[in-house]
Amino acid sequence: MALGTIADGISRTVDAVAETLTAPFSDPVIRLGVTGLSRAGKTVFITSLVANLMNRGRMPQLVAAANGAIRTAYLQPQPDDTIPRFPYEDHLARLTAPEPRWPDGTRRISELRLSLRVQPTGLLSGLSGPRTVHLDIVDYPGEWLLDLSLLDKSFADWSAGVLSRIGDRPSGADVSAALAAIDPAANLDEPVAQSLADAFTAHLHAARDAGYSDCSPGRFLLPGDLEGSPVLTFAPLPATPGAGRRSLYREFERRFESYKKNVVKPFFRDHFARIDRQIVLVDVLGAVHAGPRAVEDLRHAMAEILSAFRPGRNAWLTRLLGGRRVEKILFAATKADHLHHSQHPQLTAIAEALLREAKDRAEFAGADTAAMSIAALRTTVEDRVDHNSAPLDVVRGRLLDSGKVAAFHPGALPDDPAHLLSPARDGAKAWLDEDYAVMQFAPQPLTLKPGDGPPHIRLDKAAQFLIGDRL
Ligand SMILES: Nc1nc2c(ncn2[C@@H]2O[C@H](COP(=O)(O)OP(=O)(O)OP(=O)(O)O)[C@@H](O)[C@H]2O)c(=O)[nH]1
Ligand SMILES: [Mg+2]
Repeated sequence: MALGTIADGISRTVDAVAETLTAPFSDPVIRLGVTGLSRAGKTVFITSLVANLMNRGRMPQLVAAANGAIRTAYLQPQPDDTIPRFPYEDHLARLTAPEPRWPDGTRRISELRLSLRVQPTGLLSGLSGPRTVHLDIVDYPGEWLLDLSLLDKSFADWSAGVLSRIGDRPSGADVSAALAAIDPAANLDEPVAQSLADAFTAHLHAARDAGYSDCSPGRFLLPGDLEGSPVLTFAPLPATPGAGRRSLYREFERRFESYKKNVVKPFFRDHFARIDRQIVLVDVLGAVHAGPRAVEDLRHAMAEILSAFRPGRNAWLTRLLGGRRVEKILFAATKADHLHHSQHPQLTAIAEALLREAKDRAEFAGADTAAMSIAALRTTVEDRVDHNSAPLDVVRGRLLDSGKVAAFHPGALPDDPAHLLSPARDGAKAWLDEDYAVMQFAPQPLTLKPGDGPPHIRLDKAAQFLIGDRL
């Protein structure tokens, strides 16, 4: 057993002991994991959830909000001193400004603790006083999530996978050309290593911009403090049997392992290992709009990520999680305000089918799961218009680029998700029957009544599923 593995095991045990010792004397904590690729809607979700838990007027489906059990909700200092605080007030101020704006893409990790003062209702209400439940939430750049799928891959496996896909992706040819010009068995030459890493990084950026989901390693896209360090200076290489100790191949293999050990593992150990409840946000509509290849890519990426949570699949993570498991997982198709509610069941069905593989694996681990279509921040109103002398259900909102108000119908989603997922799996280049459009809506300028949070779709239902039983 490697030393690092032993050390991981030890710190886990110490953690577990500390938790058992302090648990009876401290307030209960729910750690909510908000999981989603870049642009899935994590930051907007967290901001709106917290705002709607603090002002609960729009949360009728959260039982403890509707029956008054939640007396107050307030922000508290978070438990981890070394992690930046989630800038909740800044995000909310931007979303609710007279000229509302969406948050920027998240570039670093942050954390927030919301405390709920809860008075039990019903028969026992007179017997016990109010208690406090803490909700801890972490926000992070979606790009980093993909790294979870690297943990159980060797450098050779990872390289083979990437190189098999790279051919028909944006700037993939540049990486192939750079690889053709070098000999992986030759001794390491740092400028060569750097130029390969640069070509590969440029390709990852181009692929992400073209709508591909599986653009890992995530820190190549968002390096932060690690920019220029050896741990980010590698690239996939073709199999090179017998490469010597000082070869480029061996050095890249070492850096890949170092990336897993020093970058990926600490992130997941510190932020995923202790999660009780998880919401997986997926921008299904965005992928459908981008076409069959983006849908297939999203399906593949989500299955890879979530399968890491399957017991036994990854020894390191299994050990890290110990006996602990995520109790509830909600799969949510985000941005449902782009669709009239008559199409929400179809959207949910597509999300469920898309995530079936991932979900089966999570269920395998004993978690309670559900799927829903939600909008953390509703930007549209529903309307019905005449279209070719037939009524058409549309949504109406303010467009992000022009600021004009427009009615929008993105195309009819099929009742049977297979009509989208099968062509995607079969490698179709475009949808046959329907063109799916997507519009970018700006947040609506709001005039909130006292006691109301920002408008949403099913955020209360999502909250009930995720934390309702603990309130
Ligand atoms: N209409 C609508 N758009 C949304 C909603 N939530 C998110 N969006 C859109 O999706 C974009 C991304 O949302 P974020 O919350 O920043 O996504 P994220 O998952 O935090 O992304 P990263 O920080 O890059 O990982 C926003 O800029 C909006 O354009 C929603 O509820 N309704
Ligand atoms: Mg974000």
